[in-house]
Amino acid sequence: MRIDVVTLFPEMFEAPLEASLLGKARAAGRIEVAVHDLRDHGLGRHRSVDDEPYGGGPGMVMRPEPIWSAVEELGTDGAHVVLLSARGTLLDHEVVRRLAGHRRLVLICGRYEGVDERVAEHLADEEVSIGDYVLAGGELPALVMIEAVSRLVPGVLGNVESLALESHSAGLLEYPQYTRPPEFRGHGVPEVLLSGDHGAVERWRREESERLTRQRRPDLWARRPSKTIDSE
Ligand code: JCE
Repeated sequence: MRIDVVTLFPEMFEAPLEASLLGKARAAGRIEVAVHDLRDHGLGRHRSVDDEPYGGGPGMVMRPEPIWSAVEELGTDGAHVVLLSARGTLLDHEVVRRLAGHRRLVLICGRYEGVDERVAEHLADEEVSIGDYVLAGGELPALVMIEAVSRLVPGVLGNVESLALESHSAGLLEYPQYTRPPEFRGHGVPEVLLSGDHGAVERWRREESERLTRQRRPDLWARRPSKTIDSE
């Protein structure tokens, strides 16, 4: 998988792409991420990338030419072009899985009040948002997307079991986890986890996952995959 990012703030990508899972996956050549400075495609002596909105209104809008130029230079052969935008399709695990199926992704990060609509309509294949809150631009959403997608690229996770375990509990929240010490500032660990009874541990974890999902995420609970099989 190759991911190209187009941004006015390439420095925002340095540490997150070098640390931890993403850093290792890149070092091992499992994923290739290249970050491109949109300013290199800016217009005129001031390398301008934005202008006032037609029709008036506050703030600035990103002009189409620099973005087009940057993406054209990369080439879109076999690439899926994604515009990070506050009014895109909500990123969930299903969207992540679909994105991970592409050989190449090109991520366009907007800033200011947004991007000229012609980019969304004629350059990007889709618009994606990471959630219903306002951010200053598409850089952090792009990083979120890169990390989520990369975990699904074969060999990146390192720990194959984690993915299998996740599919087993797909659509449910994670069960509570504990580690040593068995008592911490007066707070114990659920007895069953210390019992050595693996069947009982599994049942407890499933029940906790279901209880938490029902309580905190009725939306997930309503459309959990097992819903079509069992009845309650
Ligand atoms: C962005 C902005 C809304 C006007 C470019 C926000 C937010 N949850 C979110 N996912 N993606 C975003 C996002 C992505 C790109 C841009 N803004 C700020 N947001 C209305 C301006 C500008």
